[in-house]
Amino acid sequence: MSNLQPLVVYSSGPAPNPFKVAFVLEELGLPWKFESLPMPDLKKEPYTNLNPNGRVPTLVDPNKGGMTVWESGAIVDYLIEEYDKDAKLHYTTPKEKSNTRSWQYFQVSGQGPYFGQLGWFTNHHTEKLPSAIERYTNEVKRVIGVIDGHLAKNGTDYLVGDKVSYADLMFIPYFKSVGKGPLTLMAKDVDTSQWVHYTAWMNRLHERAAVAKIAKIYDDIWVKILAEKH
Ligand SMILES: N[C@@H](CCC(=O)N[C@@H](CS)C(=O)NCC(=O)O)C(=O)O
Repeated sequence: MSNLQPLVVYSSGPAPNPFKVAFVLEELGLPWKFESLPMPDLKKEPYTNLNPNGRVPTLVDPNKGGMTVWESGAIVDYLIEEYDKDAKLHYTTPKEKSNTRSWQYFQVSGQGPYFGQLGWFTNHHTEKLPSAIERYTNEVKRVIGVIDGHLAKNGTDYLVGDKVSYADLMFIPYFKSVGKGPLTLMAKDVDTSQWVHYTAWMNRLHERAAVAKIAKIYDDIWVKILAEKH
């Protein structure tokens, strides 16, 4: 794949959603780069010509005539269809293929929005609304519990069987942003180590060279932001 031009992932600083795409690109061994834009630029042209929703990520693939894809789930589907010809990150058998998709949809509809709202009410909302923070903290705990319970029940290393898939990778950025770690900005009093299967799964994912590389980029951005805040 060395004759490919870098695929471009539009991002914005430490925003978690573009990192889902970065994990998949890196695991697939594709050349890629971030194009990081300031948040205010996302809601106006020229960016909204690429993504009418004015959010990140958006993928532009110069190898396919500048093919543009937005919404992280659709971007991951595109990458898997176009570039995962050896089925490194997906299954080809109907049951496993469909199960992977279920986890992917749970990530985009069940993890992302709740974590996003917790981040908003914890760090950005002008009023402190304890009931909103409690509501989304409980949802965050519930989502972690769903993953933990599933891994415990199935006894597998990953969400679908013992092979890593794009669905596992998509959960990483938001999960990195909660709990007791030094870089987390929400649900700081939640001790995620109580979910042992979840914790082992996150550790297992971070042992992968590609995951560790992208996780370090994510962490380094947060270290810089937190240093500037203090
Ligand atoms: N459903 C979208 C969510 C994208 C999203 O919410 N991105 C955030 C950053 S993680 C964003 O662009 N926020 C900017 C804003 O809300 O204006 C996806 O999965 O791509």
